[in-house]
Amino acid sequence: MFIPAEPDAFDCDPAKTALVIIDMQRDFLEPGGFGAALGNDVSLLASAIAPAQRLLDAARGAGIFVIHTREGHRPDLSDAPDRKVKRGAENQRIGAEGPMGRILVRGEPGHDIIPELAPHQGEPVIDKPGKGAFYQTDLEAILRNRGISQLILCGVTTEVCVHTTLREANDRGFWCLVASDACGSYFPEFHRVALDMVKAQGGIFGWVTDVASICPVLAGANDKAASTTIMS
Ligand code: C5J
Repeated sequence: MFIPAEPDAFDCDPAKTALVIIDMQRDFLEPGGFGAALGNDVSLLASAIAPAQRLLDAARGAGIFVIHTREGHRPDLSDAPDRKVKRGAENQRIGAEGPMGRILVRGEPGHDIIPELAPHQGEPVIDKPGKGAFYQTDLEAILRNRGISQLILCGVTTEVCVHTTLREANDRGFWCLVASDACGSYFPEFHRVALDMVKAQGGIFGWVTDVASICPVLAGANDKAASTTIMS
């Protein structure tokens, strides 16, 4: 199944593909969380929600393995380096009390995935302390054990956690497709350039396309699977 993409079509095998939705958490997308504490306009990420929902629905419909990630730390912050915590005003730092609970801390309301993209039963949620989803997590083991070699990536933010994860995945030999409009950044320019970087130099980090190009192909996979079942 070929998904139209840049720099060229992405040859997708649904049985070997996972959709990885990066950090679509209240802490990044809603006021009062980590993103806002860093001085960002969180409304800039809202445009990614509806495309990510469409992509998630299409992936689930095609039987594609779905994985969610969340950035955050243990309540005692023992997994958070000082270099990450000790920045900015003390009442705005990781671990400080905010309107959605302690900022970027596991188990707090702000750490949750937004309701629009809530994980279904059986969809792994990877809690990660860093920007990359492979760093200090069992993501790679889960993917390898399931025979996954291709990733469709989306989430926030494009140039930070999506990009870091993509680079980690690319170095590990995964074929990566980024769903551009299902990603978001507090910096529109960084979003654009981050996507350009992925597909430059013949696709040095992977492929880029939009959700409208992915969904009909996944729907076709679903139809094909259904007709095979009926005929057999
Ligand atoms: C950031 C992320 N931007 N999920 N995290 O700190 O991109």
